[in-house]
Amino acid sequence: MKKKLFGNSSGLKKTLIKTIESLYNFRTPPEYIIDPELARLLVELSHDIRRQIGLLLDRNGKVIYVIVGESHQIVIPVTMDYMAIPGKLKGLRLIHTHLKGEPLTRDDLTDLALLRLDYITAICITPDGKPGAVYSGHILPNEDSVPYQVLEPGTIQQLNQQLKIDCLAQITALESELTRKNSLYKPETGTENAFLINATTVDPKEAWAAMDELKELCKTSHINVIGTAIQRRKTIDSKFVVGKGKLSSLIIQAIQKYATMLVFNRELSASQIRSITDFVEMKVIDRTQLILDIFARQAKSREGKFQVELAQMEYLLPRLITKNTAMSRLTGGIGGRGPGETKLELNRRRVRDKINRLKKEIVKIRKQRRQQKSRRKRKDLPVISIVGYTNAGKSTLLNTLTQSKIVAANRLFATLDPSSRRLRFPRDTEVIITDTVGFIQNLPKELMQAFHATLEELADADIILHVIDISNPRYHQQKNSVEKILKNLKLDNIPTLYVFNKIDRIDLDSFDDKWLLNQGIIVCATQKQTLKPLVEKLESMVASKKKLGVDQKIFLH
Ligand SMILES: Nc1nc2c(ncn2[C@@H]2O[C@H](COP(=O)(O)OP(=O)(O)OP(=O)(O)O)[C@@H](O)[C@H]2O)c(=O)[nH]1
Ligand SMILES: [Mg+2]
Repeated sequence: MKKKLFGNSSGLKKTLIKTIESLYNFRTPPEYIIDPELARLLVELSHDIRRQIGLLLDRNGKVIYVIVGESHQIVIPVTMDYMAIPGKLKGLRLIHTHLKGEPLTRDDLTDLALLRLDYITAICITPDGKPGAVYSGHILPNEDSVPYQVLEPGTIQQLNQQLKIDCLAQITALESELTRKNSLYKPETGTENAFLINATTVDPKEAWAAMDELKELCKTSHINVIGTAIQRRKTIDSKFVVGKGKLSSLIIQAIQKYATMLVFNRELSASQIRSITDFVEMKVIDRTQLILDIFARQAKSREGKFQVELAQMEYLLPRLITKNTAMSRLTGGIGGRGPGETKLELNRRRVRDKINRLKKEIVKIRKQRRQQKSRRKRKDLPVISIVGYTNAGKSTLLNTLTQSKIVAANRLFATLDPSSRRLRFPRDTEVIITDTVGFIQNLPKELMQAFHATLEELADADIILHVIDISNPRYHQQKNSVEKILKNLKLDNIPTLYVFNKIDRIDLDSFDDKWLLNQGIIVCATQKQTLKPLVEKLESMVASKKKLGVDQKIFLH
């Protein structure tokens, strides 16, 4: 294309470069949209080469970028020094030519809204190569209506003089309105305003349930959810997840609601991260990163911390894209946490080294733990392991059963490190009861790998207590997810007892799924008196195993 237009004539090319360079010398008075002489030159040049030409002007009227486009469009370059922040405009206005007399296009207005340009202006070209009608538009600060306003077309002179648009004053007024609005919505420092996107190929009902869970994950991570969108698709778009058009309209919605980040409910591939972050000047994270972030906050023990860091590095490694802004957004983490600025420059090899070092550390810690455990094992106490979906009430149950004070809280993944307590049954039998990390639907594979050893220890269990929060509307899916994970861990052959928890939060009489409740024991883990049937059942399970000698490994004497 280039070759054809400019031909091989180096003279013509030189003249062109010179003319483009001369555009940089103009300074438009700040109260004008564009200096008329500059507009004339821009139009002439564009007419000559039959391509759109665009200028990015800063607030002082200085040309900071000349963009030579195609005949029907121009692509605005990534202007790293002019990143729009919530409540502000970009500080740049775009003035470009339209060769066919067309008004502002959808793409123009999308660019205006997405990039938060101060102003967008299209100058049409008359057949004899002079400036014709001029179309201008700017952002509107209202979050519900259309995000921009398009002005009546006029000539350059009309716009600059007759209409007396003081461009700079208008931009400043608009921006102060945006700032005022933003201060109403501004999250506290360290938190973010997120817009959640779930693209689904399945039943929308499930998609809403998944969205509820994503909201809970955000809450746990101190992220304000300011909007959600679900899009049902035949296939997931390999570049933009939801398709470019849909993504732009969602981003505009998000910006209008003063979002500081987009959260996708599915794991984004390296190329999706790259396309999306190149497209939007906003932090972009996926569900896995959100879960990793929560794990990173909650990890207390050395092993836990190493495991989370290992998972973070495993997630990062295939997404390391050099020289791409995507990485800085990706590793910026939530509220500035995450692996951190210095680690941005980590190349693949350094990440791999780090992964190896972490793995070695984890093996070392694990060895020590194994030794401690074998001491405990020698006492031959049966082991009862509590498992279940995150927030089901596992730690609360352990605390109430054994009068302990393990952290139990109404947030996801309150427990990461396993802990064990002794429990003495009324008839004097003693067992070890353990609490461990909660499960979640589609547990990120990086975490599954990193926590594999912790989870593997569940294989030592003689009995598994599967705690189910019966008051959660998604208890059925949660139960299935846990069973799927247990199966993956090959733990589905260990005797398992369902414990239906939080019965104080439901009306048992009108509960639909009575059949299910009969398959286990109902409890309210916060009330000790409700645990009696559970304790009796456990005691009899342990006793019958003993009698039958089913499990030699427990009762070897
Ligand atoms: N109303 C009610 N709340 C409960 C009951 N059991 C637990 N909770 C509450 O549920 C929340 C989660 O309890 P945890 O014991 O931390 O849950 P967990 O299964 O250990 O969760 P993770 O460690 O995050 O996987 C806490 O706020 C508990 O107080 C119950 O029987 N009734
Ligand atoms: Mg817990």
